[in-house]
Amino acid sequence: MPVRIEAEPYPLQIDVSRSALVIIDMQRDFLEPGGFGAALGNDVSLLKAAVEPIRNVLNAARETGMLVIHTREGHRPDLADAPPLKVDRGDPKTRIGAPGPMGRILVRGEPGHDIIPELYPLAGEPIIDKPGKGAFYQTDLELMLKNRGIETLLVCGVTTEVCVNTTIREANDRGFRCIALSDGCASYFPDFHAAGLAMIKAQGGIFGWVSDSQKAIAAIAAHAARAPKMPFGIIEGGVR
Ligand code: TIU
Repeated sequence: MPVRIEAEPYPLQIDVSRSALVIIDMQRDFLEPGGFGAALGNDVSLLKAAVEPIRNVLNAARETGMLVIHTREGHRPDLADAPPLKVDRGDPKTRIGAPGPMGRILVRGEPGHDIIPELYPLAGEPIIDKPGKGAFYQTDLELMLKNRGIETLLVCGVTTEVCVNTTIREANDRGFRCIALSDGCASYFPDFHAAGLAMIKAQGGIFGWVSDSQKAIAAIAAHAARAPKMPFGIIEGGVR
């Protein structure tokens, strides 16, 4: 049964049982000193603001049994899936694959590639390892969402204008309703964060909506008040 979620450019009705919380790239490589974000010359402390809002929505989603998906940007240790043009940028000592304080930068299996402890996935929560900025490019995310009958994505993570925006654009073109959670997104550039959100909701919601963590939690709570906890597995009308 649909519930109302306050959002811009206008509130909408969503079916929480057909919605997923998608947490983009909350990895040590982007949020902690010595990783990929810092290697690009960024102040990584700016991304910390998103952690608590995401944590709060994550708790609400877990409580009601909503599908939670985590993504990680990174590459195979042999870098066979990393386009040379993506690797060959910046100082060779700090580029993708180079050794750093958290292991090889943006390489799967290294400590820096993993998700920060505050938002660590629970067993059963899918993790999408993606080689690009968008979470649909060369991953099985679309298949997973369609198999579970998902139609709405609550999207948060980092960075607003890069991987969050790219993923929302990809999702919108694939027919998913995307709602970015403003305080659950962050950027190394506050202006880009604001512009990244503004672009989503402009022109009547050209590729999605913008809401926030409290509004998402209110919608999830309204659903939970009506519906029993949703177990993973087969439900009436489809598979989740
Ligand atoms: N550099 C930057 O802003 N972002 C990325 O490289 N990846 C993600 O956004 N995850």
